[in-house]
Amino acid sequence: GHLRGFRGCTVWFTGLSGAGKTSIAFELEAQLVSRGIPSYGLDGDNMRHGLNKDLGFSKSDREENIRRVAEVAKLFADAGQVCLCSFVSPFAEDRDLARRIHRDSDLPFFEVFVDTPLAVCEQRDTKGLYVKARKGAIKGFTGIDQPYEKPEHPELVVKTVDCSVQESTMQVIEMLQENGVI
Ligand code: GGZ
Repeated sequence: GHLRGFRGCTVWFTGLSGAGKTSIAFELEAQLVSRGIPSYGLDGDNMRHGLNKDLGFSKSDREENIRRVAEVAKLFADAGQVCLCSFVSPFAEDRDLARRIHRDSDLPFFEVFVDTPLAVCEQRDTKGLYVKARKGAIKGFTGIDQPYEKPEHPELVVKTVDCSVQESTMQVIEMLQENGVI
């Protein structure tokens, strides 16, 4: 709220590859920064090429990926940023760990399920990864031959079908307003 000023927090986007997590986070980051609210996005592109470049996509490597991301996000949030994390994060126990890491430091954590059906993600196939996964050229691809565990109690569910990136982003902004973050 405006009385105590905004406070750092983490918005955690989870969903299939191609669901639209990074597109929404990118738009949200731009909108927050234009309102003077410091925000920073973490995703596979900036985490898996640096800090987490030793990790692959096995269940245990994903767990370690999410654990390290959550620790980094916690630091950003503690420094007063709205940290936007866009990771497939397919396993509920890993997302729960990310939540716990924030809760233990009294930092708000909002799980946003970017709920785009597999068929739609596969149709989009923006990076051609689903075709490769179907051919067996990529093993352990989420939704194809590894599971995606849907969140049971996310703070927000965003459906991207028949919804623009701007509209989805507005839903997240409203959630942050309702929770007094901004
Ligand atoms: C899922 C994979 C895989 C496998 C490479 N499974 O659409 P993208 O390309 O940019 O997003 C996916 C990204 C997933 O990395 P995360 O760090 O988000 O995963 S996790 O949270 O599960 O640790 C996809 C690409 O990397 N990619 N191989 N096997 N996605």
